[in-house]
Amino acid sequence: MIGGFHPDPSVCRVGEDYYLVCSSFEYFPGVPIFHSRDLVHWRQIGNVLDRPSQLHLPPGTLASGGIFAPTIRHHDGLFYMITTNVSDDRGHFLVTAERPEGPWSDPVWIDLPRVDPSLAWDEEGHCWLTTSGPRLARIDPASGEVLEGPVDIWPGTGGKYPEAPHLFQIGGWWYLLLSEGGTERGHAVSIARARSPRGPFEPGPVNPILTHRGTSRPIQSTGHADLVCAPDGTWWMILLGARPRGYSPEFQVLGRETFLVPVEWVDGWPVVGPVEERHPAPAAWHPLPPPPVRDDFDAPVPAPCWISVRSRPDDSWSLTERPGRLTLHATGPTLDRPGHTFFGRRQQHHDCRVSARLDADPGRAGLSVRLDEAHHYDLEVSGGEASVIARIGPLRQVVARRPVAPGPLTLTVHCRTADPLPPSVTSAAEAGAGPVGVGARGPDTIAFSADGVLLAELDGRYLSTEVATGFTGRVIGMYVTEGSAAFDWFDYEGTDDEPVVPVA
Ligand code: 6LW
Repeated sequence: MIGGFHPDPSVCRVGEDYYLVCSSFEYFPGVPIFHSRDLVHWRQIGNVLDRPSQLHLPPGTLASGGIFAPTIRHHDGLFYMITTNVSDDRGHFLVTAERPEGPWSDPVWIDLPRVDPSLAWDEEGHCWLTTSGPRLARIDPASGEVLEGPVDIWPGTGGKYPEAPHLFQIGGWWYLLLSEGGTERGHAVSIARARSPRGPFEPGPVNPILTHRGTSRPIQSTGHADLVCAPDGTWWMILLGARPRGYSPEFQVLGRETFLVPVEWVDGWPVVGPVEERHPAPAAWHPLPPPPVRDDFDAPVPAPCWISVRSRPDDSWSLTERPGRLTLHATGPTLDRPGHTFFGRRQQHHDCRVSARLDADPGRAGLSVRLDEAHHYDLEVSGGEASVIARIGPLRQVVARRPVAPGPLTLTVHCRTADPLPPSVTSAAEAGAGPVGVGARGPDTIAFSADGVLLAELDGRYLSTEVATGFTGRVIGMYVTEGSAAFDWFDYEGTDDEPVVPVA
């Protein structure tokens, strides 16, 4: 599993190594890329789109605009990543690299509509591009020229938004893996096959082949899948899922996450699921040490997990100005707060503790838990005061304020899942539980403290997809909105006791 806002996963294998990419929407750098030896333990090795010539997100880029679902493939010694920048009207683009760590090329644009582009090659070397719809075209991947199509192919079984199509040539058949039903709770994965990429496609005997809709499973919204074959011949599906929490209608705060599930082939068709939080371990399992809790900012470049909103101008940050510290300057672009510079990372656990050491005399700076521009809680320091500010839609409220001593400060954000909820209002009343508190109905609470002194604890539901809308998830990070601020270190510690370890 790759926890937190890591949706629309796509995977490829080269020898013993797997590589996986995800969507990144309005964040820069874009398209995080991960490496694994066992499909269970993943380490981020970079971001495919890490310079402005590859990723331009104009200042007006809205939350959940920008980079939609990518596909990664390896063909003839070259890695290909193809995606869509929906905030740019040039269609889809692909970039290539000899090594997955990069450097990746500048974009080759493909002037076709829709989203979710994917690539497959046939024996004659033809390059087939599929998009949502689903539609098929033949392209020249070197120039981006469309050579044939686009034409509609198998439309799925009738669910809304037939999307995320991937073509696979397996055993004389071309399989079309397709998601439908929308990326929300109705999400499902279906399959069809044909003797040629052009079709005609025959639907599988049982569709969808995977869905969690209408079940009480902890992982919901399962879909947007990709397939990969391990060196031992076993097949695996990676896909997105979400883990909504709290009272009805339940709130997802981490966004759509990446999960793994084994695939069996029965009479020429894939059989898959359900998706478990506890990972199945493929035959060869290569555990990785847990990622370090602390970033000391001693490295010359930011770790790949750090993301900024839309762009990261060179004059907005420095790791060398004050060695061993991340210095932020209020020069970054934003929609609602001019000069807002943000360096954050995805919240990957429902329970987690985040701390950062802020040097003395910052401008206006702090820690932000952010779903998007209009939904964030900030722990902010300025003029000898620490305050907690809640921005929920059009409302902005300072909810706590207290003086702080001069000198460096440790700012802490603690996300905690709420106590187990009563199964229904009736049974809560019967149990004499009294009124169900605000915190008990949300998915979590978020506590803010400065040098260990609690300032406020807020209901986490307002920083959820169900409130804010969109395709992303929570990101927690450092920011400055006036002047400059230096951060000595940043800790992220996931404290979930959830069973996300593999089962052999
Ligand atoms: C993506 C679509 C989807 O383009 O969500 O879950 C959209 N699937 O395939 C945005 O991530």
